[in-house]
Amino acid sequence: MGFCSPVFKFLRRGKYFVLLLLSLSVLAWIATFKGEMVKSFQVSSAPTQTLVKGDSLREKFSSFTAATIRLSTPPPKADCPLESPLLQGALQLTFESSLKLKDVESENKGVSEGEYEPSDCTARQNVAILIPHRSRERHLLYLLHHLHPFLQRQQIHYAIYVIQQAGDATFNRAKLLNVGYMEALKDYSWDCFIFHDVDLVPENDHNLYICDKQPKHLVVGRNATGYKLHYKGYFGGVSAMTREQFLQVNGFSNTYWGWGGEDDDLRKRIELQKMKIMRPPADIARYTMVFHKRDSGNEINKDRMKLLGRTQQVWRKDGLNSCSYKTLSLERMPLYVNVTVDIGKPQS
Ligand code: UD2
Ligand code: MN
Repeated sequence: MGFCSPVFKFLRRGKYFVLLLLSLSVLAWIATFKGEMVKSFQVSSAPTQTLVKGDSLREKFSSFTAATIRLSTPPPKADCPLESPLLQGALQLTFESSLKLKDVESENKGVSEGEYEPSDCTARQNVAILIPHRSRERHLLYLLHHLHPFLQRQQIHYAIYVIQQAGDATFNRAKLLNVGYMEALKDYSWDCFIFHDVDLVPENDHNLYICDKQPKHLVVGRNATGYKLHYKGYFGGVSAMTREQFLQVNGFSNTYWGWGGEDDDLRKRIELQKMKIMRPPADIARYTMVFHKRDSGNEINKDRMKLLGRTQQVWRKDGLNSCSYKTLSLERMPLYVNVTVDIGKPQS
């Protein structure tokens, strides 16, 4: 015992010392761990905008992201000029029998699903081009070939809608155009609508496809009629009305089946509203009509004069507000929106 006791005492004190050291390090570890937990919670739950002052790395990171965002958001574009610098005037039109849809698509890479807008300025008008159609594919191809670059040179935001009448009942151009107006407005709040025959190709790009204070008739003359106005009040072929003007006249009548009269009916509606039809100068409002014969299923409408006699009585209840149809398909093709509709058949 005498020999062991000082060693034993030392060992016993040493043991306490080691125990003390151990507990201190456990406490220190717990404190550090808690600190880390709190810190990481603060980082993850803090809103990203709240910067901890002095955290220079984070400040640098956020100014870097702000700069990146600023770079990737384009500056606001100026309005396109009143007169586009891209206009060429009288055009040399071609109608090559070898032309293919693929060629027209690759000529118009800037067009997506029938829609285009200038990249370097904000267009002054948003315009929907409505083309009533059935079995005139070749004419449609020529029109797309000329119209897309023509409209792009005019620096407008536009989309082309082709409204196809399904089935083989008598053709109804006017009702198809009412459908086009309503379907196009589901996509975008277009300012202006161009009602466009499939076979008429504009010859001069100063003939602007935009709307005015009054409804506009864009065809003063065409090749087949010696470029003279058909008759006073003629409103066929290609015309332009704002969304409001067209709504004000309740659109076209739905009751003109077959060839003729529907364009005169629209003119009468316009006149009833005390609006006045405008036309561009004759040397500009020129068109080439691709040659065609009368289509089967679009025979002359023998009732057209009778119908024209009652426009004033019926326009309020025959038009956009009574146009019933069934959309069979809506395909977004590269160069146009293809809307196929069942518009019914004439009541007999
Ligand atoms: C004139 C008018 C047209 C319209 C029509 C009488 C001009 C330049 N045009 O055209 O606007 O008033 O008389 O209804 O004065 N269509 C088809 N498939 C068919 C039938 C017609 O796609 O089977 C479309 C096509 O867009 C065509 C338009 O309807 O351009 C007018 O038919 P049209 O070209 O046979 O009649 P047209 O030239 O006498
Ligand atoms: Mn025609």
